[in-house]
Amino acid sequence: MSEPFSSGGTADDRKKTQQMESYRNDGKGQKLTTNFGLKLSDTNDSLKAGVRGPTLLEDFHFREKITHFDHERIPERVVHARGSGAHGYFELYEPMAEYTKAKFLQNPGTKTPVFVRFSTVAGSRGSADTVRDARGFATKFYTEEGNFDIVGNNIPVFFIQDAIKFPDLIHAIKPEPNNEVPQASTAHDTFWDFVVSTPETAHMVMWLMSDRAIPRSFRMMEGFGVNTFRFVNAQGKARFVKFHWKPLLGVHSLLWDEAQKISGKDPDFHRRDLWEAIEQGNYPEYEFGVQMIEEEHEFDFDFDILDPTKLWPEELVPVKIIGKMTLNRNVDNFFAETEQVAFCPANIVPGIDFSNDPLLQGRLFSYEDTQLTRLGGPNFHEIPINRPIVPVHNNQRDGMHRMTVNHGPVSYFPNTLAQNAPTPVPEAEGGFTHYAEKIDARTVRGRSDSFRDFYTQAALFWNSMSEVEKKHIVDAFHFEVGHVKDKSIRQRVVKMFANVSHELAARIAEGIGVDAPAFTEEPSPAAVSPALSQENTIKSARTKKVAVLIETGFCAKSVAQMREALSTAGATAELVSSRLGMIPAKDGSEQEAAKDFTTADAVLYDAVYLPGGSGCAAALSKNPDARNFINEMFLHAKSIAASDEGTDLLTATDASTLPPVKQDGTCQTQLGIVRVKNAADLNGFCTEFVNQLAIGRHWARISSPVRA
Ligand code: HDE
Repeated sequence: MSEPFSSGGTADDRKKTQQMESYRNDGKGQKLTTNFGLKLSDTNDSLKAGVRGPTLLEDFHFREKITHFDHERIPERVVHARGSGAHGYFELYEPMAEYTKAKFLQNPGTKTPVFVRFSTVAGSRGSADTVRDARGFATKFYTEEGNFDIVGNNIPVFFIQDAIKFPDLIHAIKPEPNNEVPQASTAHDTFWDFVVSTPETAHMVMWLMSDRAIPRSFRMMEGFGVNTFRFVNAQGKARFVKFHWKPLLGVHSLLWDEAQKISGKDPDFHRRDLWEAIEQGNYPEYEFGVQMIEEEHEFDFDFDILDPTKLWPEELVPVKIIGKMTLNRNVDNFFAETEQVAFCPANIVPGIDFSNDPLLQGRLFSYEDTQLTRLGGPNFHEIPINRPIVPVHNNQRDGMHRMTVNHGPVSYFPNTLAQNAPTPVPEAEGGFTHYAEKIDARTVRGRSDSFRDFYTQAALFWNSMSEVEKKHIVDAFHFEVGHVKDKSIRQRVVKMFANVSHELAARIAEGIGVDAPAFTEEPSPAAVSPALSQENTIKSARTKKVAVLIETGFCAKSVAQMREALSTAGATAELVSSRLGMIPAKDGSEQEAAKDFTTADAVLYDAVYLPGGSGCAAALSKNPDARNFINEMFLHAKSIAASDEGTDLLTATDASTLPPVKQDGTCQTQLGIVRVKNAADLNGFCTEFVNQLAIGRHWARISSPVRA
């Protein structure tokens, strides 16, 4: 269970929770009233002139109920409309005073309450979770100095360099305006038309075509502030900084085949995963890292550090890990919290400042502007989820939905009637002052030449991928660009990406019915950044979900032992059968199947276990749903365990295409398939399965070409 509303954590990280307590409304055990507190005797029938007569206008309860309902919807976010939120806290590991005076980054152990919202970008509120898209990763820190927001993505670079192009980009990505097709997808003409006409998109498009754009879970993706910010210390010295979130579970992805199937089987896959993990106490954790560059080194790189289409390779500028965020409480009300939360990159605290990154500069304006419409006026900072945990005093007044009841006649500054209160705070006492950057420039509508290299880092990304990751990128291009009707756009995609890699462009061309690129030398030196490949990520069995297929006559002892081993490793097991309810085991005991083959599907699990029991194995092998379940696990390169008669079941599936293994009572592992027959005990077998589960995918199992 997630933490109860007013307990858990420390006084520091509970502050936001306690503040919100006063707004909570729990109807349990309460009487029904109107919005104005009048107790009601009936809400089933409207007031009529005779039971078969017309409804009367004087029925204020009817009018109130219907009117409120009629106005329940607010505009969805113009981008990032579909999201899921959670509460938690951030804890600092080490003092950062040398770099920033931000109070929440001074004392190790300081806990700051946070609210995080994950999102997709292009789809509308009701779209599926597992579409190919960047994911938003927005964090609101409720600090003692006011709210600080990192409004980031799970991809470290952006499509465009200047915010003025954002409306064009989004119009091109969103469904086409004549027929509102396609939903939540970049696989259409207008998006690729924009891409081939805008070469600065090359780097982010590489990420978008990669596995990063189909995460396994919000808990298993990185977050990046993307834009370059500044840290400023108490002496006024500034450094450039980029923000990072690194998940403790590592960075993992779905396969495209899985992602598409999950969109149908469980469109809420990521939302459900986040919610359930928190309810189960598997709190998502991310370490917070910063990359810093001294001002005097601003021009030391072969890219411009203010260009948001460039990352700072971690091998050149290491990520310094300075703290950890833990998400430990689900929202009480989706609308009140996740929907009404308003993030803004302009929300900073003393010790943090902006850079001249032209994308960031535009973002500073856009968020509050859009929220004025979305949240209905200038007082959305008073909505509980948006309120800082520190007092708010200024002379802003009135407006739609004002909650604060300001006292007294004075609402201007300077004043003598209230002794100039609310009083500005000097910098030395914590008042914010902007970093005094020296700028000597002419007004110009233009772009720096240092922003003109669009391909070197796109090539760095491509070169850093494993063969499997490269295959997935090529497949994604085939799927996405294959949906483009205009052949000239498809041809231009090949031409454009030949600037990234001739090999990539040639492979793209093969699948989309256009000419191969003219041969050129590989465009850039084959630099590599190992940090970019997911092959090098943390691998763990923790929180992975294993399906255990059972039918009447299954071996209860081995199922119990496997469940125990998985639970010790932090993984979970779910029993799946041909029907819901109690399933009798070989020894006469019973276990409850939580899912059947209608409500479960292989794509919703990380691995499968096939226990012994001859009746069980025979029934499963005759069941096409069960065979399909195992085949999907095989196809998607996931771990499979089988013990005793469960191993016979494999012969009825695609796993039978593998060379035979010895069956001498020892545990045999073959490309992620762990089998044992007639062993004295299953300890070694269970341990080996947990190891294979931690590895995740067993790519070598999938013969070329990788279908998934
Ligand atoms: Fe956003 N973005 N964006 N964005 N963005 C919005 O603000 C915008 C950009 C990001 O969970 C909007 O309240 C401009 C980069 C996230 O509520 C809007 C530009 C990054 C979220 C807006 C960018 C982001 C938004 C829509 C310059 C990664 C969801 C609703 C080109 C660093 C926050 C809203 C949430 C939301 C504008 C680019 C991340 C329209 C002008 C780069 C995670 O104001």
